[in-house]
Amino acid sequence: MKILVATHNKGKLREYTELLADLPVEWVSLSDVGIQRDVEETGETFEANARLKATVYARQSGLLTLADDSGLEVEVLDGAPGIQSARYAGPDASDKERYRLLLANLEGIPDEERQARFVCVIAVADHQGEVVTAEGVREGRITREPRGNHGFGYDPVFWVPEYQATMAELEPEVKNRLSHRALAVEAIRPKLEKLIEN
Ligand code: ITT
Repeated sequence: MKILVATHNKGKLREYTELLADLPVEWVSLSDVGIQRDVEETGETFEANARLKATVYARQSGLLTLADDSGLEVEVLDGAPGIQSARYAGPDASDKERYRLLLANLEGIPDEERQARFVCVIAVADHQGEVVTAEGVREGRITREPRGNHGFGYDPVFWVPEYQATMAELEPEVKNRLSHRALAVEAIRPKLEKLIEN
C-alpha cells in the first residue's frame, strides 16, 4: 500500500520515513506525486490544521495521507508561537531567523521562566475524508543560545532536561525516541495499522 507523507518540510519528511520505516508501506512524498502547492492553514488549533492538510492532500492525491501540524508553545509568551510557529518571523524567514526572533523576544527572561513544549498532531485521512488523529507533546525549555546541528526548526534552542542537551545536539535516533513527533507516531500507530490492514 502507498501512503503519502504530506509535508513540504524536509526535516519532518526525514523523521517520518525513519519513524515509520518498519510498516509494510511504500511511503511517497508530495514531490513524488507532483503536488507543489501549500494548503492554507486557516484552523485555530494544531488538530484543525493537521486535519485540513491531511484531507486536502488526500483528495488531491487519491492516497491515504499522513500530515502533521506542529510547533512550539512558550509559557511566558502565552503559548506563542504555537500554531504560528512556521510563520513567526514572516512567510519567507529561515529556521535560523525564527529561533533568533524567539531568543530576542525572551531576552532577560530567567531560565526558570523559559518553559516550553513542542506539540505535534498527526492526522491520517483517506480520499473520502475519513480522518484519525493523535497528539504528542515534549516538555523542555528555551535556551539562551542555539546549540547543535541535528534536527531542524527550533531544535537548536529547545533544551531537553533529561539529556542536558538541546534537541539539535541529540543524535537523530535519540530525538526519534523522545520527540513530540515520535510520541504522536506511537499514538497513531495502532490506528494506522488498522487502516493498512483494511
Ligand atoms: P508542512 O505544513 O508542509 O508540513 P511546515 O514547516 O509549514 O510544513 P507546520 O505548519 O506544522 O509545518 O509548522 C511547524 C513549525 O514548527 C515549523 O516552523 C517547524 O520548524 C517547527 N517544528 C515542528 N516540529 C519541529 C521539530 O521536531 N523540531 C523543531 N522545530 C519543529
